[in-house]
Amino acid sequence: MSNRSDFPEDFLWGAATASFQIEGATTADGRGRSIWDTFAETPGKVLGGDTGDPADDHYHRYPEDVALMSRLNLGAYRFSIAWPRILPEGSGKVNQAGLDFYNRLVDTLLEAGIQPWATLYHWDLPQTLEDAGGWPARDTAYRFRDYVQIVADSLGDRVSDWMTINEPWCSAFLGYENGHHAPGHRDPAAALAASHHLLLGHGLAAQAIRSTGHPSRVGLAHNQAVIRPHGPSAADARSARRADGVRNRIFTDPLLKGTYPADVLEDLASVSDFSFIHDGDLKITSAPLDFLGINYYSPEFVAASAKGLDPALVSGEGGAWLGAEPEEVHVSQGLPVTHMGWEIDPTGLYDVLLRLAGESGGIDLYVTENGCAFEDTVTEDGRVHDTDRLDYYEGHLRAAKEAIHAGVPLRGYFAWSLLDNFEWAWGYSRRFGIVHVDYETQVRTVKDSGEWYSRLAATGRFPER
Ligand code: GBH
Repeated sequence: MSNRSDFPEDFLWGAATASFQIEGATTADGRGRSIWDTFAETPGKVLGGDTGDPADDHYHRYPEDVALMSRLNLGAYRFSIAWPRILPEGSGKVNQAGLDFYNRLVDTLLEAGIQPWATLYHWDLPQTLEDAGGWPARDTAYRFRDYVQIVADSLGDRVSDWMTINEPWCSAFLGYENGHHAPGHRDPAAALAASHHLLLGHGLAAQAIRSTGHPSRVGLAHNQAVIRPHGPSAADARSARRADGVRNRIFTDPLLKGTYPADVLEDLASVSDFSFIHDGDLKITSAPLDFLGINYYSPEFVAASAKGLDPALVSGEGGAWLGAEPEEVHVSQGLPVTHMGWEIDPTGLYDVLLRLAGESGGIDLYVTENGCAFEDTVTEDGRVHDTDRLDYYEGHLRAAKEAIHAGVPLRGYFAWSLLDNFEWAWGYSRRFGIVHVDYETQVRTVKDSGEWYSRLAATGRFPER
């Protein structure tokens, strides 16, 4: 038995990053500004006033980073392309130096035998397009298509797998509804329009990629929320249904079924009339995917009301999500948490894989992000003994293994993240890497979790601990 692999032989082992979080060099070689440059420079938006510089200086250090990926036995690397490096004004004049950077990166990956998995939008919208209305404006979806066409024409002969959009929920709702992310607006109707236009942009981008005729595959990275009712009451179940609608089905129905969920349109009728949905849009958003990427971190529990609950477990205010009743709340279960405060529960990964395997009709699934932040330090022996992160990975990968055994067509897994990086509104204060980065010296140190992951990637078997 000890020779048997825990994972299929062709299971893809990867790690993921995103452009703004690792590249730095925000003014190099003609890069334009993105909404995250503006947001980070706005006092009070990002912890500690951190900005996209220097991040991991990956723009200059990518050869070293690809060598690190080889040393970690990665079969694939998921990265994102910065739209403002390609089109500094969002549309119009192409910046060849930006395209050259990603061409060099892709070639370096291929020389190392690592599959390039490219995300086309991981939140760095060109500022000029935000000034013209951003994602709430329909035109942005068409500008996205044009940008994707340029990138696919340049890289499409070598990029095996494309993800159009990373986590449309985050872009639409953190960006335009609660303002926690760039561009920092608080306008629920605009968030709903943004969410539709992100999906439309996804569909138009898929058309653009396929028009190149290259055999690459098209998917997206969706952060399906795992929403559970806190208690057994019908009221809590109803809350979970409502939260699931605005977090999940408002995305997966247009993508997988070509419809909008009727109950969500009803729940949100006072927020928007949804007139931004034009005839023919849902045919574009629901073009068949080649694969579905799933990002999972933590489950969320909801209750119809905080009444009678331990106040220490109730997080935040009533009306906890768009369309929630004024008393509806998130409730924690008192489970161990990461440095983000997110509860650790690998059964959530199992559940989301089973559910989406059922809903996506048998296409290949990938975990395109999973991971955790903990307070790491480099100890005197020059190592990072991140047992807590290692436990998180092992727990979640054991859940993934169970899902495969239950019949889920899960073909690969990407750890979030390869490197410690700019964790959005938390700046550099939260470390998600399997590789530690010293932001003063840019020295990379593989953490114990990274060493463990590299052995798993090499053998397909859980290493002895
Ligand atoms: C991903 O976002 C991003 O793709 C990636 O860039 C980022 O670095 C990484 O995860 C880590 O954050 O907010 O308490 O209600 C994930 C964002 C995390 C948003 C979980 C929703 C729900 C818990 N999601 N979150 S809470």
